[in-house]
Amino acid sequence: MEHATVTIVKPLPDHLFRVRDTNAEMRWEAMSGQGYHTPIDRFFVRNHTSTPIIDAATWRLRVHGAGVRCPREFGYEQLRAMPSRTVDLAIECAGNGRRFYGTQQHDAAPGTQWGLGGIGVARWRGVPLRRLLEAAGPLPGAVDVLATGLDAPFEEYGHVRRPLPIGKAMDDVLVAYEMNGEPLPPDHGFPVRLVVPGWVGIASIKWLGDIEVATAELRTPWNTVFYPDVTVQPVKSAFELAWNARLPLTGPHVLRGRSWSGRGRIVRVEVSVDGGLSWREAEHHGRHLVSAWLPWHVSWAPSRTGAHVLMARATDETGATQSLFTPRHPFGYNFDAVVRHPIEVVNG
Ligand SMILES: Nc1nc2c(c(=O)[nH]1)N[C@H]1C(S)=C(S)[C@@H](COP(=O)(O)O)O[C@H]1N2
Ligand SMILES: [Mo]
Repeated sequence: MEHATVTIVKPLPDHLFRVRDTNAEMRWEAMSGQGYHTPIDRFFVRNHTSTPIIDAATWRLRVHGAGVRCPREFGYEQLRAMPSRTVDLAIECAGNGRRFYGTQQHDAAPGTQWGLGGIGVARWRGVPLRRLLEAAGPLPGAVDVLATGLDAPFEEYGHVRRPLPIGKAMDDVLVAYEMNGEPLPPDHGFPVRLVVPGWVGIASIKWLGDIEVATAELRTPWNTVFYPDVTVQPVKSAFELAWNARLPLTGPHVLRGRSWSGRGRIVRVEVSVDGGLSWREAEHHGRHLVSAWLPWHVSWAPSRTGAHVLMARATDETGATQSLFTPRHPFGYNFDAVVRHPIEVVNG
């Protein structure tokens, strides 16, 4: 075992995850052969402390604050009985790709050294946050909606909590109690969590216990000390291959991957198999949803053995595209450069 204390409940087998402190990064080869969604057994986990075990029978969600007319409390069964929405959405850690600031750009950023496996796409079912806020009678002066988690306080900073502007909270945020058709697993926020489409993972507060509607902008450690000035996630791409994967010379191979952007749909993906000298467009069929990802593939017959560098570059519907370099970020967020993925072509 790579980790000393159990902070994550589900098994973290080495072929699916790389454990990084209190977090578990998905290995991208674990998406190979999978469908559109990331199965729960391989969905990344980002915990500030530990996964709490919460009793849904006694659990309550409070909606209160100066920004509502009548504070409300909801129980688990009560939420499940409300009209629900089901949506396919990505959750991605703001630090996803941070490692490449160091390995590709020679300017390492502090923090968990995520490769590209700090993302997953699931089918979430729950109640729109808007419905809960409406039930509490939001006042015209409501500005920020502060969601607080029930997990143990993080260092001296208190419970994990981050305000959302009222506009986003009333727009497309889900209070989710189901993931891929199952009750939310403990590590992913049981009994309920927020899912905030397109935004940094920290917005999607797990183990929700309290929602405060404030009439002024709120400051918490999670929008000042940690994750300041980050909201929408940029464009990224990943191959469904191990780092340093070995591929036999006998091809052709189908190289598969996925691209995503918090800003909107991916419209184009280009792949290079020669370290960026030449590019060709990847094929993609089927579903691509806003705030999820686009699966794609190219066929490739390698002509020689040895080391190769694979690259994928996506463009989203806003025109945002991946360049070869991402400007330095002090906390290592917003990495969106093309990743140089090394592989080895071997005889056989
Ligand atoms: N209460 C609580 N919510 C939380 C966190 C946490 O540690 N505690 N981590 C956040 C971060 S930084 C991310 S990236 C996502 C990760 O969600 P996942 O563990 O379900 O993949 O949850 C967010 N919500
Ligand atoms: Mo995160």
